[in-house]
Amino acid sequence: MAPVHGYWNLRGYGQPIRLLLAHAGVEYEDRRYNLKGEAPNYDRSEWLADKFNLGLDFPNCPYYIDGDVKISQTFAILKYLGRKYGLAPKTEAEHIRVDLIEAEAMDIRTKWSSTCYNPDFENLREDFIKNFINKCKELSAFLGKHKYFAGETLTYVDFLMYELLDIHSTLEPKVLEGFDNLIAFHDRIRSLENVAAYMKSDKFLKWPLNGPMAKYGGK
Ligand SMILES: N[C@@H](CCC(=O)N[C@@H](CS)C(=O)NCC(=O)O)C(=O)O
Repeated sequence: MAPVHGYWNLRGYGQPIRLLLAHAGVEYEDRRYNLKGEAPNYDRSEWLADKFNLGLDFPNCPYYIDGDVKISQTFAILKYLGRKYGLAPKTEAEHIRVDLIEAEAMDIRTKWSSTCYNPDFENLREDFIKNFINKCKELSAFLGKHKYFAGETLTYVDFLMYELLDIHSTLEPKVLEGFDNLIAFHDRIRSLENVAAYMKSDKFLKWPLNGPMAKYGGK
């Protein structure tokens, strides 16, 4: 049976997993759950019908089922796929870089969500963008002349970082201005042969970035 990736019908935490799977050429089912109804009483029943019946130790989405492997937690999934498809760090130096980027990605994602889902989003927007540009300075210096965040090896964190750069650029196209190596990195990932083909296909989910209750990116 083909592996199953399960997540909401939006980009969110699921998208880096989808991009990695596209790059690795995996045939899988992208099971997408819809939130129904209207704010504030969204109906999660489509997901809840599956949530406790999938054999997951920690029922959550995203999840990934690959034969006997049944896992949730974005990073557990990305690391599993990284090992399985040759997208894991190899040397100690690569491990350190990947661990750092993984943790930075988690911090960036947390700030994205807490801002985009905040009822006061419009007032937070300007500072949020400024702070992200400061983070881009650090990311750009860290990436330097390397092709990928681990160095010269493509790893699972590149799909995480690609997605974060992409969604922030969607919110504010200027965020990457002046960071030529981040722009080149963003182009490099979306130009990977299978990723580029995926993005052109009707399997690719371009929108929404967030859930419908978000003040930005949800509708
Ligand atoms: N730490 C988890 C967080 C997952 C999470 O918060 N999932 C949200 C969507 S982004 C959800 O709706 N989970 C379903 C649930 O809690 O029932 C991960 O990284 O995968």
